[in-house]
Amino acid sequence: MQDAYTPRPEHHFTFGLWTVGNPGRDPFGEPVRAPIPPARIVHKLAELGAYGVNLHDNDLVPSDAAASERDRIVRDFTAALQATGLQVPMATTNLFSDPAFRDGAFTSNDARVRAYALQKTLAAIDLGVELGASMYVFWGGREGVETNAAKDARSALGWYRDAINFLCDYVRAQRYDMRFALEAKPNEPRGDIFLPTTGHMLAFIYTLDHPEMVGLNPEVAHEQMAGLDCSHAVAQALDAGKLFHIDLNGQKLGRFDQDLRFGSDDPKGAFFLVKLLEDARWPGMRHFDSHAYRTEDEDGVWDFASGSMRTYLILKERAERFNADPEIQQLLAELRTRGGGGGGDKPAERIVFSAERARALQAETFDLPAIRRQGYAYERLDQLTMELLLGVR
Ligand code: GCO
Ligand code: MN
Ligand code: MN
Repeated sequence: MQDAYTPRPEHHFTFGLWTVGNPGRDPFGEPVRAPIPPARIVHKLAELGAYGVNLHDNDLVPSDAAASERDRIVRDFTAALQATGLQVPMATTNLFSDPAFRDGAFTSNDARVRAYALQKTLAAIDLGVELGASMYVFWGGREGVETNAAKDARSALGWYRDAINFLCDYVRAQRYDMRFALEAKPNEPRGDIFLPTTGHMLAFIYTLDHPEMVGLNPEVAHEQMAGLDCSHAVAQALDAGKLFHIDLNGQKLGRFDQDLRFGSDDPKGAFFLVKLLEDARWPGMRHFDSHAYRTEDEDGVWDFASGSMRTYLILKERAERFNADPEIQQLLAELRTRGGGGGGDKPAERIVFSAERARALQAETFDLPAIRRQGYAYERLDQLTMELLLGVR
């Protein structure tokens, strides 16, 4: 079916080999789906209108592969990319599956593990570059603790910083065209993960040797697991010029890490996130870090993939409607000019310090009774938004 919501490569939708390839294993049950070979994933995603596919090193190359085996796998995968035009915009390292990383990778208490994690990441960066990736994601799934008796959080942050600094220097020494995006998550699989939210990560970036190379990869579910509004984290990342990548999915509050199809839970939250990205004309990749329900067979996986992109495009169209809706825009214009606009539809001037401005402010009288009485009409505004989202407007 072709309609206004049919995805095309210029929409910049991407999936991970590990997302559509997720076999449906969970802590209580075995895989329910057979592995899908990477070349098949590439062909299917291209057919569905995606722009690219992302990967962890071991999604493509098993960690015990010999050099010749690695080269053959990469050659076959590259051939599939060339045949379809699908890109690999982002790569990352699996620093969580191997039992060696049970106490973390860059923050393990064992110095050998910290060094091995760097060695593994260097090889994975090389692989990413070979496949054309210019974005490298760091999700520290095992960088944390179950007990604070085990580890001093300040030492751990120091090791984390040393690792990212080392890898930035490597990328510079190799003259790679590559930037890093840090992805926060509050917990799971560790009891508590270091740098648990996008805001924590942002502050950490400015303590690095090359902060200009490092940005953020916020994930909807991870902010929600922390009880936060993801679109606010993304807005702050945009404001700082640090939104390098994004992981779109869905999550119910208070549950395990569900990785639901984008927009399938909290469609209103998804709407405001899409609106934020589209209003900002953000040029990055819309990556879906989620997977099909465990109930599904492979057909269900492709339903999941096309549904993710379709929902994004529907919400994008709803955002355009919101921006063009006369009643909604009238209410917003009233807010922008409330309390003395700059004239016409122009917002009030910013309050910027000068000695004169401070004196004028000190002398100003405010009609506080009127200010205290006024309402903001947000009930009306939100109901109009709901009606637009529910399709009756
Ligand atoms: C998770 C994470 C991962 C990362 C991936 C890329 O909760 O498991 O979101 O899917 O995004 O490892 O770094
Ligand atoms: Mn996740
Ligand atoms: Mn993620």
